Formats: sequence, C-alpha cells, structure tokens
Amino acid sequence: MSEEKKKPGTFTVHATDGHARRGTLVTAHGEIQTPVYMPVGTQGAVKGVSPRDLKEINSQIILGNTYHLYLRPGDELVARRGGLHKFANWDKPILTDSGGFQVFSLESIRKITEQGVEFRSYLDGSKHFFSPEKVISIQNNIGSDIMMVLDECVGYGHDRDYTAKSLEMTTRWAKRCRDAYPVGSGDQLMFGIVQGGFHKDLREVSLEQLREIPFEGFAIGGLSVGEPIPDMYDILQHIGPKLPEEKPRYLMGVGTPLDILEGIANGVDMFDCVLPTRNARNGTLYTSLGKVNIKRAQYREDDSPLDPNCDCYTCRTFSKAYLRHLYTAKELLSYQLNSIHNLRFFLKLTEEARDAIEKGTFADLRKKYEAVYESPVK
Ligand code: PRF
Ligand code: ZN
Repeated sequence: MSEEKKKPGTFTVHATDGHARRGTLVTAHGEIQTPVYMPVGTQGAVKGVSPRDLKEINSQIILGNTYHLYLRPGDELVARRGGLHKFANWDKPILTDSGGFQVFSLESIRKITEQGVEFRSYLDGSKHFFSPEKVISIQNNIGSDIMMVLDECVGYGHDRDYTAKSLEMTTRWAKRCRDAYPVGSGDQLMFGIVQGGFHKDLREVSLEQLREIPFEGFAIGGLSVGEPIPDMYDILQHIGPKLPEEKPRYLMGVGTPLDILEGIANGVDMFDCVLPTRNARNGTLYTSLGKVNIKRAQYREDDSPLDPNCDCYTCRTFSKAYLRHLYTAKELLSYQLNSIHNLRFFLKLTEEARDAIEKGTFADLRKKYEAVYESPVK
C-alpha cells in the first residue's frame, strides 16, 4: 500500500518531557525530526563542509540567507538553475532567513521605513531595498522549504517605546509577507518572528498579534543580540512555552550547547547558530569532555582522538597532534575537519535530546552537559 504523502507544514508532537517536545515537521523535501540543530550555510554552502559530509553527520536541514544569495549570485540566477536545492546539490530541507537580520547586523548605512529597509551592499556599496513582498519573492526564487518573514531585530538597549513601535511594524510586515504568499499557494512554509526586545509584556503583544496570521511556525527573534545570558533566559522562559503548541518553534541564532538545551527545555524545536563552524575555524572545538583549544602546545604530541566519544570522520581518523599541526600550518583541511567535528557535536546534542525526551530523561541530559559546559545561570 502506498503511504499517503503528508502535507508540508504538518507538525506532530510525539512525546513531551516538561515543556520539551519531540516532534516531526513535514516539508517539501522530507521530514525533520525535532528538536533539530540546523547548520548555517549563508551563501548556499556550509563553510568547509560538503553536502556529502553533511549527510554523513546526519544534518537534516541547512540554512541559507536571503541577503547574501540576493546580492550574490542573485536569486533569479538561482531560480534559473532550478532553485537552491538543485544548484547546491542538497536534496534535504532548506530554511532561509529573510535578510532583515543581516541588513541590521551587517549594514551601517540603512534606512527603515514602513515600506521596508534600504541598505547598501557589503560587496560593492550599491543601494538596495527590501520590502516584505520582496524578501518573499527572493525566498520563492531560492525555493527554500521554510521562509522567514521580514522583521526588525531590535538590538539590546533600545528603549521600551522604540521596541513597542518596532514590533508593531514587524507585525504589519509579517501580514504583508503572508499576503504575498497566502496559505496554499505552494509547498513553501512561512514562519512569523516574535520580537519585543527584553520586555515580557511586549513579547506577549508581539505573539498575540502574530498568532492571528496563519503561519506554519513561529520563531523567537531578537535574542542573543549582546544581552547578558540571564536576560536572554528570562525572555526565553517567559515566551517559549506560550508559542502555539501545535506549530514548530524556532529560536533564531542561538546558541551554545547549554543555550540550546535551555531552549529545548522551554519548548523550542529548531535552532541555528554559527558557533560550531565559526569556532571550528579558530580552533575552538566542542567535545564530550569540554572545550578543546586545539592550538595549545599540550596537544603537540597527543596521539589520542579529539573526542573519544565522537563518531565523526575527524575523531575516527586523526589524532589531536595532527589536528594541531593542521591548524598551526593553516592548512585548509584544518577548517574542514574541525567543522565536521563541531557540527557533529551539535547534531548529536539534539539527537540525544530527542532520545531523552522520548525516554523522559531530559533533565539528566542537561545535567550531563552542565557538568562539562558550566551553567551560566544557577
Ligand atoms: N531575526 C531574523 N533573523 C535572526 C534574528 C532575528 O531576530 C536573530 C537574533 N538572534 C538571528 N537571526 N530575521
Ligand atoms: Zn568528532
């Protein structure tokens, strides 16, 4: 009997442990088991790691960026190549960020109006304009499985008045994004983004407004923007469990292994963060025994694997002494091997979380990681 193909956007929660959820999200390019960590492939490539290697370490989905792909090589060029999946040879799900955050974090010259945001290219200084409709059209050309709405990510330290006005505009932009691609127009999913800074009541206002719009999922934006960790956790604990239970929840751009566990504990299903790949390139490696700084002299003649409890190609094949040598010699293989390992560590963290939630042992898993990665909040 042919099994009926489930509709993209279908989200099923199989088990819970406290607020933590074990779920499955259906997309046009297959199912995603949650909680999930999503490697970041800003320019349509995860830095230093091929799609073949990504599959070997069990990546279920990767991220791409509207902002970068629009500027180079151009979303229309990508569309002419048959979309990003085909262009980049990645046949599993892809999520694209809307570009709002990148414009706000990368651009010093930008102008925000009700219509959208004007900015200059980081590549050649040329002027561009992102409206809510434009970023959806770009993400449509890219052909991602999950599109994000255009939002304003309010930095840390903005006052209440600014934050309140900003979230209202983010809501109006979110409506315009949905109107540009109404439910049922195709296989792509669209997530709304809750803003509201570090004011709990404003976070609730943002959520109440956004839940009126029929999104397939909801993200928490505006965290990990330079605030003290307790402030981030405070908002996460307040708003995470309040997001619609029947929809996937995504915490944008967060974070360390313990931040991800804190997110999961507060009901978040999806995570992305550049930490594993960025740190891999500067020699900071996450292991089951704690962080390893591979440049240190103590590893010069250390023949043991980087992480005895890791199943990745790097740990199965090479010694710390060799990894240190590659790093010191600035060999390109260093970036590749380190990235494969760090990504595997983050992917395994979410695999273990899925397992633990099913077994009802999520609290024990957190303790295990807190013993190695010191808890920032007691
Ligand atoms: N909005 C969008 N992308 C993001 C963020 C956001 O607030 C963040 C905040 N950590 C990361 N990426 N659109
Ligand atoms: Zn490894």
